[in-house]
Amino acid sequence: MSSPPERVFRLYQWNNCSYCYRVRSAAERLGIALELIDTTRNVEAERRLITKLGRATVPVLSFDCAGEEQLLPESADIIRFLERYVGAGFPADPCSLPRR
Ligand SMILES: N[C@@H](CCC(=O)N[C@@H](CS)C(=O)NCC(=O)O)C(=O)O
Repeated sequence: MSSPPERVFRLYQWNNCSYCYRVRSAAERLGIALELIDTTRNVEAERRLITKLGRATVPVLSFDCAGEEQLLPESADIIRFLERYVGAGFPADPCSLPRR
């Protein structure tokens, strides 16, 4: 059985954010480790979201595809994506999975 590689995913989030909590809980249930990036304490990360997505709304899932950071906003889409990732057997490269 496959097991999840460490730190494939990062999550832009705040601690006191219910949508972020939903994503963190789903990741825990699915056995996926997330590197948490608190955008209230990381101005550079918040600016990156605004530049790439036009808003600083969290949660946003982040992972690399061919060296480029991919950003997936919307808690429901993130949870579905993580479920697909587990269903696909924790692929080392999650880039081919549908985002939505
Ligand atoms: N539909 C979004 C809602 C996310 C949301 O409203 N996030 C709040 C924090 S819990 C936020 O970032 N608000 C500040 C903003 O939108 O700039 C989702 O499900 O992820």
